[in-house]
Amino acid sequence: MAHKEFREKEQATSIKTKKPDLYNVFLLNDDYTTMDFVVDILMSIFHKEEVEATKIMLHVHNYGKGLAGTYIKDIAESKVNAVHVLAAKNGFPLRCTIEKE
Ligand code: TYC
Repeated sequence: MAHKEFREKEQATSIKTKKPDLYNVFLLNDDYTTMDFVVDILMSIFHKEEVEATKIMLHVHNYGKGLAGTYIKDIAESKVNAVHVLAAKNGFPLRCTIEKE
């Protein structure tokens, strides 16, 4: 196999096997969203058990932000959107952000 072909094949393989970039979704603290609502969000959108959801919520409450989950970009963005839509529907200012890992 010619060197050029070899490089092209190698590159095609590395593109196919490359792990996708991951994005952390953080919940942010505020003074108005209820603790129960944040726990519900963590259980329904981020699939956390109640004990873990409560731990994350208290971490956000005490430290200002906390990790809700880590996903590929599309999923992370749709989680953020789901949080903002559900919060707005319930009259809460809850926000979350995405950070590339
Ligand atoms: N600080 C809120 C309160 O005292 C609770 C809260 C926790 C709000 C986590 C947002 O992401 C949050 N009711």
